[in-house]
Order: sequence, then C-alpha cells, then structure tokens
Amino acid sequence: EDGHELWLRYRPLQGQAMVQLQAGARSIVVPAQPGSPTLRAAVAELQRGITAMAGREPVLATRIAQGALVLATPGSAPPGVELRWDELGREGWLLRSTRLQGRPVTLIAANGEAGLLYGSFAWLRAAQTGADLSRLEQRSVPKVGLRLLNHWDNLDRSVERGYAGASIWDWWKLPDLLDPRYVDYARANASLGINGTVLNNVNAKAESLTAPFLAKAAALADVFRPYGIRVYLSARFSAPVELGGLKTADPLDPAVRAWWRAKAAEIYERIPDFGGFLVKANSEGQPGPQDYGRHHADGANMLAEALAPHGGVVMWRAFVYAPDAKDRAAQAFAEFQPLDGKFAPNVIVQVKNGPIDFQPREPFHPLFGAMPKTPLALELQITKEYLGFSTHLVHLGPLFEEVLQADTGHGGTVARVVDGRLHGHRLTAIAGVANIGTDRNWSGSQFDQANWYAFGRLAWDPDLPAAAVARDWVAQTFTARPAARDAIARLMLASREAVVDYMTPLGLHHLMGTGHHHGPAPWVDNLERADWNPVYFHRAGRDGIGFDRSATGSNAVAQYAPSVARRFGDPRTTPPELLLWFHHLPWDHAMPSGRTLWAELVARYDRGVATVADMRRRWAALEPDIDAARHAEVAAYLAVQEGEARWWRDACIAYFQAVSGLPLPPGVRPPAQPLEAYKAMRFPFAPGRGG
Ligand code: BDP
Repeated sequence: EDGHELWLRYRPLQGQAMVQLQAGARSIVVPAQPGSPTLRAAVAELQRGITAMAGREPVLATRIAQGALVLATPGSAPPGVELRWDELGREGWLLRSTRLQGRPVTLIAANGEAGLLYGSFAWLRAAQTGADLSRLEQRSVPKVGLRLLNHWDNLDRSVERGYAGASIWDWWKLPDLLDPRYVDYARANASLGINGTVLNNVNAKAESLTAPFLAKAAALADVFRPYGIRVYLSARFSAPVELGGLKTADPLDPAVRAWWRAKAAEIYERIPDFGGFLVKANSEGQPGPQDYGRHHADGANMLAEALAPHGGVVMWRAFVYAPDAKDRAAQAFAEFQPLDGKFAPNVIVQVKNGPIDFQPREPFHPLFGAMPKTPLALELQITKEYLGFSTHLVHLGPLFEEVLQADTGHGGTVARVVDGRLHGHRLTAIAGVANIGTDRNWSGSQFDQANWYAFGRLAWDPDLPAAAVARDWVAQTFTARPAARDAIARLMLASREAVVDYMTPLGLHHLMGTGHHHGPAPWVDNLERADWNPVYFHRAGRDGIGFDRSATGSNAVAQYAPSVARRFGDPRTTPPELLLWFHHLPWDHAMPSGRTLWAELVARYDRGVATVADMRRRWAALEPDIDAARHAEVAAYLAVQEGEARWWRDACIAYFQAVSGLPLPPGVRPPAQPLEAYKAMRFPFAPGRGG
C-alpha cells in the first residue's frame, strides 16, 4: 500500500458485507453491447471493483437475473422500471434495490451514459463504505454544471505551488506516448463527478496554444472523453502578439478578434468538445485588456465571441490587485462589481473563496452575491500553498464547507450563488487548483488525497456535510470499520482549525515566508510592493494589531451586503475568528474568553501546537488499523508538522512580543530561540514556485 490507488482500492469485503456483495452483484446487465466508450468505462469499473471486492467476476448479461446490477437509461430500461427520469437531469443517477421480472436486482439508472458512469462509481462507493447493498435507494443530481480542476502546470513540467512532484502531463512525450496514469486520473476524477480540467498554469505561456501543444492537449482530451471530462486551456492574453505577430492584443481591434476566432476554430477542429479558456489578466504582471485602456469585460467578451459558435466558455479570473491600492482585499470588488451585466452570456467570472489569497482562514469574497447578472465560479485551492504544503495534515473539507455555507446577506449562501439558484443562472462552475503530481501517492501525502476528494464531492453537491465526505474518504482509503474510520475522520476535521491557530489565528493573514510561503515571517517589511509584506497585513505596533477594514479604516467591509457589513464592521459582533481581519485593536482589548487580545493570541498559538501533538498521539494509536507503510509515512509527516507548528508559534510570539513590548502572559512557555534566530532562517529550495 503506497496510496497509488487513491480511494479506488476495492479491497475484499468482510463478513456480512461480503455476503451481500456477492449476492447483489452476480451479473451486470447493460443496455447495449459493446456500448459507447463511456458505457464501457462504467462497466469496466464495476467489473474491476466487484472482482476485487467480491473475489469473483460478475458476468456481463443482457437478461435480468437474480442479483443483477441493471444499468438503465430511458431508452434501454427493461419493462417494469418506473421512475421519474426528469428528476435525474443530464448527469444525475439513481441507485435502487428493487425487483424486476420477479427477481431482486439493483438498478443503476440515468438519463445518459455520463450518469451511468457516475452512478456506477456511486454504487462502488456504497459497497466500499459499508452501505446495505440490498436496500439501496439513493439519488443524486449535480447542483453545479462545470466541476473543474485547474492545474497550475507549466509546459516544462514544473508545477506552480505543486508539492507532489512534477506535472503528470508529460508534454515532451505527448501526443505519441499516453501514460497509463492519464486513465487513472480520469477514473479518479469521474468517481467524484469532476467533468473538466484546465491543463496549464494560469500564468500561461502562449506556446500552449500552438499547433504542437494543441495536438498534445487533443491526445489527453481523447483519453478523458469517455470519463465525461472536457479539456480547457489557460490562455495568455497577449498570444496574438506573441504567436500571431500582431502589433497589439487590444480586444477591440478587429485583427485581434479575428485572430482569436481563427484560433478557436483551430482548437475545435482538434478537440470538438473543448471546454474553453481560463484567463488570468492584468494580475501579478500578466497581460490583459487594461494594457490597452479596456476593461475586463472587453477582454472576456472578445474571447467569448470566439468560443461561442463552438459552445465554449470563458472563465475570467477576478484575482487582481494593484500596487497602489489602499487595501488589497478591496481591489477585485472595485474592479469587477461595476461590470455586472456587461459580460457575454458564455463568460463566468471566477472568484477565489476569499478576498486575499487562499489563506488558512478568510471571510468569503464580497463579490459573491454582489453581481447578480453575472455567473460567478468559486475558485478553491486544493494544493496547500499557504497551509504547510503536503507535509502538514490539513483537511480542507471544513474550509470549503465554511465558504460554501457562508450567508452572503444577499438572500442566500455562497453555495446558492455558485449553483446559480440565487440569481437564476444556468451556467455554473466550481474550480479547484489541483494538488496532483507524479508522486506515487499523487498528492504529496496520503491525507492530501482527501482534499482532492472533498473538492470533487462538494463541487457536485456544495451542501454535503464535510464530515460525511471525510468519513466516506476514510472508508474508501483506509478502513470502513466504524471506530477507526470515525477516529481518523475526527482527526482530519480538527486539523483545519489547528493550522489556523498555529499560523494565523484571530483573522491574521499572510504572515508566510517570502515567495515560497513556507514558514513564519511576520517581520518582513522590505518587499518591492507594500501589499506583499506581512507587516502590511497585520499592522502590529505598540498600539495594537490588525487591519482596520471598518469605516474608520479602509472600509472594505462596506463591500458586503448591509447585514454582513454591520456584523463585520463592529468588533463586538465580528466573530473572533475574523477579528483582526476587520479591526485594528489594542493589545488589551477584552475578548469573549475573558482574556486580553494579547493573551488570547498566545493561547490560540498554543492551542494549535497542542492540537497537532494530539493528532500525532491519536495517529500513533491507530497503528493496528492501518497498513505499515502508509501509517509510517503519515507519522513521519505529523512529526514534521508538530515541529513546524512550534516554529510558527515561537517565531510569531517572539515577533509580536517584540513589537508590542508586552511580557508573556503568566505561565506561557517562552519561544525556544530569540527572534533574530527565526529571522535569520533561509529556505532557498522550498518547493512550489515552479517558474
Ligand atoms: C497566488 C500564488 C501564485 C498564483 C496566484 C494566482 O502565490 O503563484 O499565480 O495566486 O492565483 O496564490 O494567480
């Protein structure tokens, strides 16, 4: 066991579960033989899973027999199948234990083959997680239309913010060599319902749009198609200049528009179901429409016009901030909100979960709910750039859940904005920045697989409880025995709050080391741009700590709906978790716990370290339940994490003590080293920048 099989391990079932499985999956009845590639993928997965879990291969049949798994669509359903097909939508599925022709069978029903594939994976999940297979009645329809991974993979196979080895796309050998991993990648994604993938980094090279690279992308698209996954590309806005030899990339220039139309036609020639473009423009030095005095909608609409005849979409990112902005957190709203209603119908504006940048905790982005005329996609980061890379066990399910369930104050949660229900949009999307690489375990650590998994499940249904998703993952990945399963899931669910505590408690943010974002560096104040410096974000001094985003400060809080702005605008009603995000407060500010702000800050750092120490103990106790190699790997990483949690705690306390001039609260352990020692640490080879 090295984690390579992800959650699709299909280990033999035990006891009653085995008896049920053998009785309920004797044969697979399919609508047509040999069927389309998607149907074949579904059947192959069922055969693989059942053979491995039940110890014998199910027969493929066209006639109903006792214990059959019957794959049915409206056109192919055997007589006697009665269900409300319209409730299943295009990709939804139904699992039902029933009787057909007097024989007990299990129905896997869907309107199309993608739904049959998802339903087959759902049935396998039910088997792996210990569901009663003789009494199944489950139905699920995805709430979000486009469920995408965003790979920040470069053409030289480095991965920006990747901590799991090199890019799995072997561009050099494509299109001639198709690594078998591509199929496993597609299986894993299809098992979660992910139906699209952006192959290349948002900091894009124009070369990805040249004929040789399009041939490579087309080869991947051919592998993924049977699994319901479409390929997308990040597009560099200045490509018409760099590739086309034009003098400008001005979106209003007819020659530029013609270039993109021709490029789109060329892409669809090779990839008929190409999904569209993801664009990072006028952000962190990337070219964009503002270079020509145009705004984001001009740029997005030009690309949308080129893709529209082919059915493609533009995902235009809202991650922008200017060096002179008085508050970086307010910039995206200021640039994008006024453009509501100006985007073409096939444009989705893709917004990060929070207004800064994938921090351990941020409030939800104020654009959610504030652009009713524009479809907004939620962008989450699965790779743990700011959360301890792949050496820290931080389960992101609760982070994703927190943003999805946040009430925007505009009449619904972020989930309701993103799934289109709040404002009646049919074009809907969720994107996750992938954590996948060439490591045997795919994600850099065993537990980081769970972040990929949680993303996929929540993209399909943003209202799933993170705790239930974590339990499913554990059951499929480690063990379905309830006691051990629940113990592991509890450990995962506590881990997100732990990282917040030991890195950036009480709403602090962006205290990480320069560039690579490894380790604590709250003292950094000398970077070229003010809004890259940790001191810009925490604003600690003798007088207190925190970024005043209330009416007395930057007033970024006013970008939220009035009810939310009122709550976050007053320190008395701001949840402690976000206090220093919105307020600058004196060190002796009284906290709900009865402690001063300074004592509370120290207590939270201590709590973070203590939680990690506890996670380590709990993991050690699970040794009998887990195979040796994976147990040892996780244990080694937890030891690293505990050491680094202490380092974070010590360095931050040493620094904040120096700027506040306050003594440590009574009984608190002093930092292990003097502040200067932490400041002197260097990590030139920390991973993740990748070009
Ligand atoms: C930041 C990363 C940077 C990305 C950028 C983005 O540090 O590498 O290019 O986000 O999302 O989090 O474009």
